[in-house]
Amino acid sequence: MTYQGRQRRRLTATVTDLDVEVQKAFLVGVVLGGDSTDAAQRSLDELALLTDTAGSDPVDAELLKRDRPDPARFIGKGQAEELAAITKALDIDVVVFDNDLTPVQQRNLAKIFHCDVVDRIAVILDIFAQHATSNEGMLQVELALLRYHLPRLRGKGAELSRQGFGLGGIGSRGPGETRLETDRRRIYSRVTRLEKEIKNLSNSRNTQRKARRSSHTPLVALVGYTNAGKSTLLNQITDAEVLTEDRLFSTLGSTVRKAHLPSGEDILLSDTVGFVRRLPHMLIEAFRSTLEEINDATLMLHVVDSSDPGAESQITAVREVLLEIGAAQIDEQIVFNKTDLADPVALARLKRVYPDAVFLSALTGDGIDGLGDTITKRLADQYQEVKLSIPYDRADLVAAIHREGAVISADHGEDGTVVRARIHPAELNRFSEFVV
Ligand SMILES: Nc1nc2c(ncn2[C@@H]2O[C@H](COP(=O)(O)OP(=O)(O)OP(=O)(O)O)[C@@H](O)[C@H]2O)c(=O)[nH]1
Ligand SMILES: [Mg+2]
Repeated sequence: MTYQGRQRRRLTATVTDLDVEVQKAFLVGVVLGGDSTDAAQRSLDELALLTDTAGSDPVDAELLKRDRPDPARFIGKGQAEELAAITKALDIDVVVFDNDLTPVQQRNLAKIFHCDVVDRIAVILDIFAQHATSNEGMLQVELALLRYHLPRLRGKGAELSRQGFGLGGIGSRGPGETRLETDRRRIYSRVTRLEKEIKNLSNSRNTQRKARRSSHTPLVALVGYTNAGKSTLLNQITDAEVLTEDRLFSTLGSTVRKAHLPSGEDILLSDTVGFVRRLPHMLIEAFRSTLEEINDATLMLHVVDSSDPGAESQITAVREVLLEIGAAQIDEQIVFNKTDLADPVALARLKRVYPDAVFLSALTGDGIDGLGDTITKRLADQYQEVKLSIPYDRADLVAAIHREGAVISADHGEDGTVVRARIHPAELNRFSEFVV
């Protein structure tokens, strides 16, 4: 099978500034034991997109089968030799495995193929490295890259250079040649420094988060697979001008904007990093502070590309990441986007399977009003209106309800302050004895 790359560009700026040929990549997926071949094929197709987004040309791909990974090469000796013949014939620069490789497997395979060998994680890290623009994003990516490369460094600068580090291409971008050639100790101290800097940035963001919480405006978070149309939807609903692009991982930071619902209510709408199948753990760790903002949300709008045949497996992948960042318990509203592109039969099926989902096109605006009404309803479901009579010696509780709920009225009664407020059921416990 041959993949047509959507975008071609030069990978490295050379001293002579001549055009450099685009790195030719050969993709390998391995179906293990009883794993599904379909899922592996879809994942391999997506790897082609990822490789293309990273700037290399995925010229061909092969799906192999094995009972279990070989510790030394991941694949069998015969399989490796067959592939070596193909990669030689096609003049391949890099072999990209969809499965995660250990540093040893990576090195051994590179020797057999006589070219670079990387895995899916390296490709995703590479995309993040190219796309990060904010200060925090760049620090987070550098941290993830160092953590990825550390076990792959054997303290041999020469070997690294020969493998192509610093020459451009997947698996080579990032912290830079000189830094990679320094000893592990320096890298470790860099990792510690980065962790500290990221923590400082996340502290200052926490201050903003607190301010946001006390504003009582409900936070609605856009979450979903990369390229599902989250930023387009944010732009459509608010006046934000977030970059939207037909490629993976356009958004690597987070944006929060105020939006006005048709019901008259204001909400805060946030847009953040998109997810992908098997998002590398070290990236989730590095981006944890950015992703954790999702945890503040009262409601998540889980945006799904309805025109993608793998839409449902994207939903599963997104939910896995949500679980990992501790956001799985937040109320989730599925929003099927790109209905203008989707096949009517597939759309009808999704409507049957997900009767509560909202269907819309963020691009044409079709169905957007319905989304506003659904948000209003979902938020109202979550808040309960209560009337409390709080004794005058419990001023702390009056302060607390102002902080945690939306106070509708507060009057001085005979026995205490009578407060009518809308409050999240989870917060209700501490006030329960004063409910009237
Ligand atoms: N046809 C169609 N295209 C859409 C729709 N919504 C978004 N797109 C396109 O899909 C591509 C991705 O949209 P984005 O809004 O950047 O997607 P995202 O979810 O923010 O993606 P990342 O930030 O990369 O995770 C862009 O080319 C959009 O123009 C839609 O409803 N219909
Ligand atoms: Mg985006």
